[in-house]
Amino acid sequence: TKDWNGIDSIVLRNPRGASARVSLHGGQVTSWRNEQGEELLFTSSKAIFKPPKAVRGGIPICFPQFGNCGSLKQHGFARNKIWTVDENPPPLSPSDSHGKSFVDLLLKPSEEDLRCWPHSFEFRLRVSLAADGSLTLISRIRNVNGKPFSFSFAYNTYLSVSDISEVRIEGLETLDYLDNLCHKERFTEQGDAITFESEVDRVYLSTPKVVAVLDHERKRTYVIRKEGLPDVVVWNPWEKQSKSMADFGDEEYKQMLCVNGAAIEKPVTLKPGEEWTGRLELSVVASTLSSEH
Ligand code: TA6
Repeated sequence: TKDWNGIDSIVLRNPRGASARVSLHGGQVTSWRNEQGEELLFTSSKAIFKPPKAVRGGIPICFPQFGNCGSLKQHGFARNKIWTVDENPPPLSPSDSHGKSFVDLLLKPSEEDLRCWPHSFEFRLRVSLAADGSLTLISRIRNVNGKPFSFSFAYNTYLSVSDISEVRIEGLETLDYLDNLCHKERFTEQGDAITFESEVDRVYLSTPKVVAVLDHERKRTYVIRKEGLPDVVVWNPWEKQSKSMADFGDEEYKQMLCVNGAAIEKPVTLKPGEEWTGRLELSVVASTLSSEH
């Protein structure tokens, strides 16, 4: 189907009526709905639909650089590029395709990309929606035949929440994190679940494969399962930052939380012919007060 600006996007559906939508602009998932049609990802009501800028919401892909810790612009260029549909996707394990509706997107460097990042990479992104409504993103990044290169990576996942003050994250307790609000200084998380009373912008290190985001008011838990993504970025801009973003409503920090599967602290290095896989699976479970996942 056509997107907001005539750029194609692909809509995936499952037999129970859940859906996901991914745009060829940036390979960005822009919607993920459950079988009741509820939107599970946040997109700002003030999002600017003007390529090459990434839309504020959904799941922008940060590659080959997360943040502004390198020579490229913030979060690299993959989210600003037009991807293509890979018509003959490589075979995947049955668990990764069985009973799923999926699409494979492909990004290769343009001449312009090679000028600012001279590496011959091939980036295949598989977006799939399972029969139970869970959404899986699998990134396969390969060094085709150039000299070794390194990159950092994140699925910048904007989760929709009912009220940020009623949200907590479980699974990151006692871990170290780099605090982007304090010159990336390293701290250690206290023992409890993470809750939110002010701006948070942290990279949690050496995180477990499963992280849970509990939305107390909606009695809903997002379960994030990941492989190849050792770090988790947690970001809420809160009031002051919200006001500084033109494509973000002043009060919208209350309805969103970024919890990003990432590889940041230790960038990934690929020798010629080597391939890296970063897998993220998002699912939603109804949660009572305590969290069982
Ligand atoms: O998700 C963490 C973060 O690096 C924040 O510091 C904030 O900059 C956010 O990404 C959004 O970045 P963007 O370039 O999309 O405005």
